[in-house]
Amino acid sequence: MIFHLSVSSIWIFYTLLSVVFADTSAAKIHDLYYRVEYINANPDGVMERQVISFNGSWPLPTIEVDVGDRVRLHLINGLEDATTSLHFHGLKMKGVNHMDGPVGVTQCPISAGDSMVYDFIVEQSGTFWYHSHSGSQYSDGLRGLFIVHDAEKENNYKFDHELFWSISDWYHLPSSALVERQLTRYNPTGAEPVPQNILFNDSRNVTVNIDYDTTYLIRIANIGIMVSQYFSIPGYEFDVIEIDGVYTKPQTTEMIYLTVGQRASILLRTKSKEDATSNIAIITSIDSSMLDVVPDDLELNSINYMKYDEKLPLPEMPKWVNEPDDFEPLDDLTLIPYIPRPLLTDPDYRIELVLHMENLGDGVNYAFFNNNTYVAPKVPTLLTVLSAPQALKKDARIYGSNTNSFVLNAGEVIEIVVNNEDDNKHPMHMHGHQFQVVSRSESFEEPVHYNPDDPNLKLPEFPTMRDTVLVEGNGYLVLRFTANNPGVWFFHCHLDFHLEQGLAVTLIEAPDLIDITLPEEQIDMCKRSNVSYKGNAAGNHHDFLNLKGENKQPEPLPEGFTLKGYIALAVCTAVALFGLWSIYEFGMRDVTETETDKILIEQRVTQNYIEELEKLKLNSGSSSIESVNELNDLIAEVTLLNRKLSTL
Ligand SMILES: [Cu+2]
Repeated sequence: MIFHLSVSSIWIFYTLLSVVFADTSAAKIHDLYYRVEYINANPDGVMERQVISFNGSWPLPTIEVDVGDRVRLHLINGLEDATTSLHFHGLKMKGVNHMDGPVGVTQCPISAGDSMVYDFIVEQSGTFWYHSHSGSQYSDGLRGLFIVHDAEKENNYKFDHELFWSISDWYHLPSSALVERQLTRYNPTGAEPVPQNILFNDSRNVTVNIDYDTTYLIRIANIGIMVSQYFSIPGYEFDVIEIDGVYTKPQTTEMIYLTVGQRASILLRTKSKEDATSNIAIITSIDSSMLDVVPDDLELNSINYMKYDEKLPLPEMPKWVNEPDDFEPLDDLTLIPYIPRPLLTDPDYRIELVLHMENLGDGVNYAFFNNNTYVAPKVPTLLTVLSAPQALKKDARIYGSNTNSFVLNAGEVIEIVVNNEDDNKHPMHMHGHQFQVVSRSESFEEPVHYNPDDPNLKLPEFPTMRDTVLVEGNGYLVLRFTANNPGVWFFHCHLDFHLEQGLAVTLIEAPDLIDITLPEEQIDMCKRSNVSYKGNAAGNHHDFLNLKGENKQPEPLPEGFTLKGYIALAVCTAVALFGLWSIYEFGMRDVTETETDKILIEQRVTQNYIEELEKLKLNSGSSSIESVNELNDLIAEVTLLNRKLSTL
């Protein structure tokens, strides 16, 4: 706080400008001073809410630099009630792992009034983005585009102008309320909050002016927290030339699919004045299969325009706008890097991850890799690496039993297999690497695991490379990369609710070669946020193998108690829902949009319960009559509740 006051005049000064100092070489230094603070905004035109700004301004700026430039982003936390951090999504942060941003993994939180400088040289080019990596805070608007130019690479393609477009979901509730709603025993099925809208460049009904006969390089990033979107420009084909900072051989298509975290660059050629009979629509559509419930008032399509001329009419909407089931986006696995990289063969180390969702003893629905749900350690993992004795750095035990830590050896080819036993889709994101996508299955009704010995298995000669990729429901995903970037790298589902549910692993890559001296500033930051900056996952720096007191996941539902456990949960839920319903009945008629949404979710929850209870009844052949009666009563009760909810 003192620090902030004494220099506040400087911050105000820098509010107005970001300074670019010319270096002696061609590379530039970008000193950016951003104070995060709340302001109100109404990006969807429906509801004003609190968002997180930079220096009182939102949407956040697109940061544009050249490859080789140095960025020094001075982030000041002006939020009184929240910690923060910043991650540069897709940047490998070679040699500067402590600039990567995820709280609990590579750094301590930046507490209120504190600040941190993200200082790194940009070594990749293409379309990236930055966002808070502190809980699910970026859904409050703390995210923006980060574009890195490389004239040499861009010269491989012909275009006249460049455009930057962000797409995202948008919620009316703040991130804290969303997570609270997600992680509660009253949401035992783990239904994710449904967004109220989707945005285009942090707005709606946007019109972009364009010229005839012009080729645009359009960089598109899905900076949302939950839903994937289909992107198309009806009546126009375009060429995809980049995904996630990897330039590709051009591939012509009419539609692409972007999960949260993914980016693509496309080349779009506009028509000549003679040929253009209307302006152009840009349509982005929610992948509604990711929603537990589709509220009637949720607009699945966001329609924005490119305008040649005011006098031209708006284009006709294609039929599929109202029938979104037959979308056929380009398969990203067909996109080959511009300079193809052969498949990495013969992995030295295979990490097999079985993904599933389940309730623990506290009734909350968690996400697991190999029965372990990620729980942040008491000491950020990188700080454990830096403080551990050399002999123990490669001992996974010191990083804690609930962090899903895997130690990788330098230079090895790593294969990660994700066997998804959940019927949801998950956009998996890896920090520190652009991996090869070796194999990805379609979705299945029942879980199907990857079988490396399947004689029909055909791996690509030159695989797709990117940093975020979807695994289909009940399907599998296989990635490979070379462990050539010593550091602690988070590998997690970018669907933020799932990350909050613990869907993450920690890759501890060549910890013996991580050569970082933590800046004093970062140590002070830890002290000010009361987080230990040395020691094992439990904060013990005397005995690194003693993990007593480490953070652990809640106890499981008692063994063999599943039926009763579910009943108990259902009763709790029913009671809570009755409470909600009676509050409504007795006077709270002032139901807001959010309330409507809430009721729809509760309705879905009760519906799921009925189905779950029916299943239990079917399977309870050996249970006592008492249990069956109990179940019947419950089914009746929840059915009644479900009906009442549908009348609200
Ligand atoms: Cu997920």
